[in-house]
Amino acid sequence: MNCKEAKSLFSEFFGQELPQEISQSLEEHLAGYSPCKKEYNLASQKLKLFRDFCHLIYTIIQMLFYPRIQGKKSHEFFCVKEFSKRNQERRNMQKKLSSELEKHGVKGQIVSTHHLVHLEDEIEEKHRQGFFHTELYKEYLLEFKFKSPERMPDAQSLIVVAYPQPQIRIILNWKGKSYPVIIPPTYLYTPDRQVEKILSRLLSPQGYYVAKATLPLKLLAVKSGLGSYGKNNICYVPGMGSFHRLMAFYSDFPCSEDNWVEERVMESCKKCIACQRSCPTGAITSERFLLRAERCLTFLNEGPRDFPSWVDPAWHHCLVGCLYCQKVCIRNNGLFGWIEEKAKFSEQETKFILENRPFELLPSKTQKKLSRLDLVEYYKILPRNLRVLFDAKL
Ligand code: B12
Ligand code: SF4
Ligand code: SF4
Repeated sequence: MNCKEAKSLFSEFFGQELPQEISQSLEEHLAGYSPCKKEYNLASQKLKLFRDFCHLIYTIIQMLFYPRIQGKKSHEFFCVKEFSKRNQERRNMQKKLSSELEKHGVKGQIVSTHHLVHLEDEIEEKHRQGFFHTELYKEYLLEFKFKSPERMPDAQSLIVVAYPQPQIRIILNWKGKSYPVIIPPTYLYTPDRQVEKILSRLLSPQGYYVAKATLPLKLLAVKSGLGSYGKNNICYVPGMGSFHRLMAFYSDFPCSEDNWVEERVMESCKKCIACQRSCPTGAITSERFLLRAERCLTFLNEGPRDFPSWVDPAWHHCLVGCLYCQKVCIRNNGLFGWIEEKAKFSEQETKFILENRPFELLPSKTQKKLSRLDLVEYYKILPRNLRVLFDAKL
């Protein structure tokens, strides 16, 4: 590079960065004796002045508009901070909710209402594939409501709860004999109201509400991680075995830590078929995981129809429902002896029940006993179920 070329570079690239190879040869040219060095220094000074000027203008602009820029920035900052603060509050609230439930001996899990569609798809897919008996589908599964309730259209979360429940024993007196009769866990509905109260007490001061949900509860409990399926198709929760009532609630309380897992079966079921062997009706089969629910004794003795001829009357052992597949399960060890005695029915009261006297015409103390046992819904089927039990014990 000669002086002429160097000079033209000064003006051509004034204020700009020189390409690497040019800047290198310029440096080499100026490093030796160069008469254009003076001009280069002048040009550099001009550049410095120009840069200082630009910086000054920039500073003035900043000083004029800074409050607005700062305002915007601080607003964004405030929003992010507020958002994370609220999220933390919700997470704390979620934890508080679980620990409060645990204080009452109850376990719960929260998931987002986004999963309603997953629950619905799962049930509908099985229905399309013909897995459900028509009557069972109509009588039980069409009841599910996969939508937030009208009074809470903006529901954000589903709270699924397992409430431990014992077997209930009632005593019926008939023809000079006393008959102890078992009602399996889950037929008492009162815990649903208790849990609703616990949740409301916690959430309403924060401006949130709860409303009961009618959903496939085992599927929801297992998908939320609250429990696992047993081969008998019942849901097991650690520490409670299968002796718990499931329930679910909608809430407008936002779910900050969503949990949605693959359905799982308990490890213990891998090498066990005790429930399958104990089921008298063949409802639990090796051909498929899903229960042949239309064969289940519970379906038959909860329903209004006469028992089919293939059902051995000696199989019945509960006022309603069935306990065989839970009784033999190792995961219920230590829980099966948990039985609470709740009511005694005199010879007269038993007679009224057996002749199916209309509920309204029963003595009020009998009405109260049946209501406390949540048996009003089943009142019509009690004579049929009691007769098979009495006959078996005669
Ligand atoms: C309909 C119904 C019945 C029907 C049908 C039962 C059934 N298995 O579906 C009948 C009348 C027979 C019945 C019987 C009983 N019931 Co019931 N019943 C219900 C009800 C109303 C709905 C259940 C349901 O969603 N069924 C639909 C089927 C499709 O759901 P699912 O069983 O979860 O099936 C899923 C899995 O099988 C899975 N799946 C399919 N293939 C595979 C494969 C693998 C590997 C895996 C992991 C999963 C998987 O996909 C299916 C969903 O698509 C619920 C209350 C409610 N609102 O949920 C009570 C409920 C399930 N019943 C209950 C109980 C206790 C009983 C009985 C023990 C009766 C009793 N109390 O004595 C028996 C048990 C029968 C049994 N072994 O399952 C409790 C269960 C509590 C618990 N701890 O799990 C519930 C939740 C009532 C309550 N509020 O607590 N019941
Ligand atoms: S009896 Fe055995 S196979 Fe059946 S649910 Fe219990 S552990 Fe599983
Ligand atoms: S509840 Fe009774 S009939 Fe139904 S699957 Fe269990 S053992 Fe079988």
